[in-house]
Amino acid sequence: MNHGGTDGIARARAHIAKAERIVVLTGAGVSAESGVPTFRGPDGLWGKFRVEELATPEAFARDPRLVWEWYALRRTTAQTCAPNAAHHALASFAVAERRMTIVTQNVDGLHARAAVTAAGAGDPSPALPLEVHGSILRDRCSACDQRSAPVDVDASSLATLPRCSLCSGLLRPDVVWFGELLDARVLGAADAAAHQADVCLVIGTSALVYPAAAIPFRTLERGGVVIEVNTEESALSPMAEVMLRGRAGEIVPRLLNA
Ligand code: BV8
Ligand code: ZN
Repeated sequence: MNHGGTDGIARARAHIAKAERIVVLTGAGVSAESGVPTFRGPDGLWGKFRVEELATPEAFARDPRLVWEWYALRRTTAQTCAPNAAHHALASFAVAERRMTIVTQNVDGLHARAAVTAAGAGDPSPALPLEVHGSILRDRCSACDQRSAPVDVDASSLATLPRCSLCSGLLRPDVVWFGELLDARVLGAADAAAHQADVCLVIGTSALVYPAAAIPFRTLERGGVVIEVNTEESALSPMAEVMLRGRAGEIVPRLLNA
């Protein structure tokens, strides 16, 4: 069951060493040390804002200016923060070992940036994450679905909100809001990776939001094990073969470095 400390690290490393396939599921906790606020922590985003007010299509329909004000702030944060040691350790392992699939609930783009760094002049794709909740670094037209590169959003008034170059519809951040379906291909790929994995490494998630939180159960169903890295217990901790209590930036490099 749950093990912390060096014994836990040793046990977790042994599982990782013999795993043919590893799937990783990360949440906001993997980006906390980069300075990206989590949702539920003491300084969590949802503490200040009620998620129902902001991360839903109804909120956007009701007050697109307020929703964009929140996302513009979070976009700037994501763009100005840097991947931390956990992102880099995951990306280096994925590029070097080619037996890891990284799935993230985060929309901050930090895993993708670490993948490019890890690959250097090589191919970053083994470390590019499946972003099951989309990306704050991409815009999408709320009318015609065209995707585009992120614009600097002036959320000072309805009139200054960004509009689609094709149909003039309001742009929105290309993220999945509550009550919205996840992209079936991305979720399908994540589920398939988890179903083929011997180890599901779950890092920095409260594991409360579905269907993403169901991904580790795909690995358990096929007899694989869950290894968790979190500063606190989560909804998934009871299912963890090894539960490593601590910060991702400190623990993940010790887990994965050769
Ligand atoms: C869906 C993108 C089908 C946007 C996100 C009522 C109405 C409608 C839906 C529902 C409903 N009731 C339930 C649902 C389903 C709902 C859901 O699961 N709700 C939960 C709250 C119960 N799910 C959905 O709506 C999904 N769609 O079901 O569609 C449908 C269709 C119509 C009607 C019904 C159903 C869509 C969910 C996707 C929502 N979008 N993000 C954005 O980011 O703005 S979710 C968002 O929240 C994140 O992406 C992430 O998934 C989640 C936050 O969770 P975490 O990442 O885990 O972050 P959190 O802060 O919670 O935890 C951080 C963890 O890190 C903690 O454990 C902490 O201890 C740890 N930590 C902190 N620091 C560190 C650390 N660990 C290590 N090191 C550190 N340094
Ligand atoms: Zn459009």
